[in-house]
Amino acid sequence: METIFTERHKLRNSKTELHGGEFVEPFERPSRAEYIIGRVRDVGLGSISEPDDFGLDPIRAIHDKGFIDFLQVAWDEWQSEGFKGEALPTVWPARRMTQRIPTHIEGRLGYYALACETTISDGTWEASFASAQVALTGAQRLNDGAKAVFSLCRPPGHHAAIDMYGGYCFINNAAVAAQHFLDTGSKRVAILDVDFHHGNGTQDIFYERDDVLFISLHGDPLEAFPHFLGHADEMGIGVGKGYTVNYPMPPGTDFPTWRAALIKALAKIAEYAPDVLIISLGVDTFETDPISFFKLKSDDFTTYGADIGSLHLPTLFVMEGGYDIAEIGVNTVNVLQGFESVS
Ligand code: OKP
Ligand code: ZN
Repeated sequence: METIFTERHKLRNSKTELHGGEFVEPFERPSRAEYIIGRVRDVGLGSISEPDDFGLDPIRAIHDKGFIDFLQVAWDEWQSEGFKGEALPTVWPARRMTQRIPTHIEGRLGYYALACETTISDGTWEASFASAQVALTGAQRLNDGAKAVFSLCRPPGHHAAIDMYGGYCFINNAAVAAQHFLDTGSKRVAILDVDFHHGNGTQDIFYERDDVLFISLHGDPLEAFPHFLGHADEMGIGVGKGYTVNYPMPPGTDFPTWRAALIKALAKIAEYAPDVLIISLGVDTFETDPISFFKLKSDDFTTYGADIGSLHLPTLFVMEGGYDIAEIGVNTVNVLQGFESVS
């Protein structure tokens, strides 16, 4: 399997994350991608290629124009204010307040943020843009006939909504890739999100559409980030009704329980018969992930990769989360090798 990767991910190197009331070194850090690409090389998964440049248009096809403009200037405007730290919001358009977009950077950060653990820092836009190009290049490889591709995206994307960033995500890479497929001949795309966290951004983007089936397995939002989306009764609206499917699961969920939900999800995908399948691949379901509460073991990733492979669909793997740095490479590549073992 070919991997698409660029060193430009390192441009996202934030110094701070707000966690437990303290500023800590971010869990979403450059070494994550280094461990993953290292494992790809060690096992000889396949060739590793630089992304092509598809420009801004495919990003604008998913995200709000004002939001994209904001991401590009936020760090510069924040710096012009003379602030010492990285950019983060301190105020939101909360219940019964207006949704008018402020002019001051402090107000615009609150308007476009869905969470405040994630700072905007020098290079954040450039890395996010490159990450989207990694996803787009993977999609184009499938269009050109590849059976499966690994887009080693960083920063991740599945929390980024039409006009909101947060949860370490700025541009929704999986959604941008899905739209690219639809704009280049696909009629139906399925996105299966196996990251520990609910893919609220992806759900938001496709909630009223029937050309993208979105299915997510995740920690119950009553207990886990993003807390305000991902319940089982969210199923889409309008023509999109039935094309969003959520499997929230409680703390301590082990592989047999998780896999039972996966098997249901795969049956729904088979029934939908998409032209392509996108996997939002987060390996923070691992038993020792520092910010998650599922109990998968390393071999389980191989097993479920094979389960996904048994669908025999053209498949684009888009990297999302996973924070047990030491094992992130093994667990990620286990999924890809499991997938390949049945193809
Ligand atoms: C991104 B992805 C920790 C709370 C969680 C954000 C988690 C974002 C996960 N203090 N904060 O889905 O892996
Ligand atoms: Zn996650």
